[in-house]
Amino acid sequence: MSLDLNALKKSELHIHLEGSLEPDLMFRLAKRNGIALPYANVESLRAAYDFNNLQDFLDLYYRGAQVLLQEEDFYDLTRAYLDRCRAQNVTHVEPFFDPQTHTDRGVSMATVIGGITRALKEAKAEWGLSYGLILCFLRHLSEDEAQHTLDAALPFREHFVGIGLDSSEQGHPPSKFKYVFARGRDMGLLPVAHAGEEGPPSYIWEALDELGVVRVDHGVRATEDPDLIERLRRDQIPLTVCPLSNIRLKVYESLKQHPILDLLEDGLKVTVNSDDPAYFGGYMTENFEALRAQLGMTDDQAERLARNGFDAALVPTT
Ligand code: ES4
Ligand code: ZN
Repeated sequence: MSLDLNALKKSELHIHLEGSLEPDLMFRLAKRNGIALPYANVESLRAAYDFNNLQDFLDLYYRGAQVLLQEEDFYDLTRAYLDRCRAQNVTHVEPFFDPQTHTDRGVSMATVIGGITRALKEAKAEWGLSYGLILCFLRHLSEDEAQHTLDAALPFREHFVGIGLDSSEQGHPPSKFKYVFARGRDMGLLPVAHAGEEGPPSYIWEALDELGVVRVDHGVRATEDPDLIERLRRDQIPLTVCPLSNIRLKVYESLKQHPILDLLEDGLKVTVNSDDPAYFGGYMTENFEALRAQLGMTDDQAERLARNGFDAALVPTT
């Protein structure tokens, strides 16, 4: 008998809450809020989930997020994701949220953070989930806008533990956000950043050396730079790798080409994550199962990957 990957205790460190918005909830919230969606039904929406790259996906992801308006919507979104975590024995989560996607539409920071944290606190009380929330800046917008977002989040400082950087990577290097990350770090926020998903290895170096990140999101293009691999191994900088995401966004043609197990065997602190599970075809268990089916991941490798998810956490885990 092989290891039960659903029962395996897991920790998820790379999940965008807006990317956990399942089509049926998107339709329910659209109706509740009187918003028209450009799709007739769940099936035609799902049919649009055919991406050639990160930007293709982001265009749909930002459109989908427009159904989120009320505190209750953010609560329902987060609650639905955490219900999946419970069903898959994911006992620790460090989710991202993108405040600018909402505040730029007139939704208040209090509404966004209030709904998300209500669901997180409830899961902690109900079944012992441990968590740390991460506020992400949108890198296609300016550093000034990121600074204003950090200002707007200050009244809610106790509700998040980290700052991150996401959205369109190419042409928006980490160094663009040097000052806002320095300010966040001074406030005790732990810095992470997406780097080396579509962008070059130099973006991973910048995330480490200019933003001071304690963990790299994706980071898979580090394989192109042996000196960078050595740095990541020496400092045991965790990489939050997202296998199904990388296939859906065509970072790799097939999972058979994915370097995750090579990186693990090379001694890097790699973890498995779902990224945007509603859009990419699976949550944590499905990502682990795909690695077994397509790459021949052994039970021992699965256990090491799962343990890395706890070792690489920003905050204490249960
Ligand atoms: C994202 Cl896969 C990915 N990459 C960058 N930014 C994102 N936001 C949501 N998913
Ligand atoms: Zn991501």
